[in-house]
Amino acid sequence: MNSAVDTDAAGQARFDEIIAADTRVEPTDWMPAAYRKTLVRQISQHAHSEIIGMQPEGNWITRAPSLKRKAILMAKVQDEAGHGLYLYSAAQTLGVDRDVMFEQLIAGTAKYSSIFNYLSPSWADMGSIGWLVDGAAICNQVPLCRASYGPYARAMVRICKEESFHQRQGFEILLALMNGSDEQKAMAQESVNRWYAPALMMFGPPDADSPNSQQSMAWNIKRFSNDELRQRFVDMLVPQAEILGITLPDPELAWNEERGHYDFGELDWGEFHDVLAGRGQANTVRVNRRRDAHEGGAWVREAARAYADKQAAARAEQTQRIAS
Ligand code: BYC
Repeated sequence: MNSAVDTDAAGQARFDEIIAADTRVEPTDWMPAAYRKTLVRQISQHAHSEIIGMQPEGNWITRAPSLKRKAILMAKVQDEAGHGLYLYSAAQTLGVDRDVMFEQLIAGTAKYSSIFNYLSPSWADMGSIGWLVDGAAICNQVPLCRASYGPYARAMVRICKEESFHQRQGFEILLALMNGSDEQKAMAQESVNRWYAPALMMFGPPDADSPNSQQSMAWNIKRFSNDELRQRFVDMLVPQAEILGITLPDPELAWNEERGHYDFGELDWGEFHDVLAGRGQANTVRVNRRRDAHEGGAWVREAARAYADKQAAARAEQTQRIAS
């Protein structure tokens, strides 16, 4: 009898029980290799998105229109860095090295959310990113708080609390502009015109073209399909746009009484695939900036390593003194 086969069979049975009971898989539990691989893929892409996602808003920290706006924006961008760190830690519990993930990101071989390859040329984009991008992120991420992998689900709880503040601050930026001059209103509308469709694409390709959804849903990683979440997001946005007095740039947007949802127009999936293939407005800029930051931070990592070595040597010396 092969004991490795026995262990795998017992592990699989236990894993199946956890999934059927809808409880959590923990790092020390046996898990199928494909489940681990899917989690590493999704969690690392998610972490990269948070880190690259700092750039479109980081672009405006020095130009925010007031001290208050600058302080809020700085705090928000710092939150995104924190989210990236929780997520890299969650991915590490699956056995993948953080340095490996960083290398893949700066080599341009890792995926991160398509949305961060769009430029942010106007202050109103800080409003649109908060309202639409963080809004889409919340819609997508609240169900991930119940993802079957414990460390990922727990990281999402805190992340979602912060994202909810981020969305409100974006909404408030747009509200202030919409209560301002004609020029400010036009700036807000122009920005929403650019971000609306890319934000809807954040949920991923249509269900029929989503190769990973079915298995991820069977494993309780994803709880809803890409199209279900996109619909939920549109339904949430319409009343909020009415409060803002902003027009969502889709002539086909209309309430469907029978479905109890808003109908909306087909998205340009050709554009989505172009962005994923590296042909977005800012793919090169984003990866280059991340690489520069990583290389520029080499001295910090070196200093931290030297300090840790010094501390370890001091501790070893002390232990030896006590022992002798
Ligand atoms: N962009 O089979 P599918 C934030 C890829 S950051 C790029 O449906 P899945 C924030 C997908 O990876 C929040 N790629 O995949 C930060 C797959 O490729 P691979 C970011 C995309 O995984 C700073 C292929 O297309 N949120 O909030 O079942 C400032 C087929 O797709 C995208 C997350 O990362 C995309 N939009 O579902 C402000 C959420 N969509 O890997 C805000 C966590 C799809 O097979 N992730 N692809 O080569 C998820 O929930 C899921 O991974 C997705 C995709 C719904 C995104």
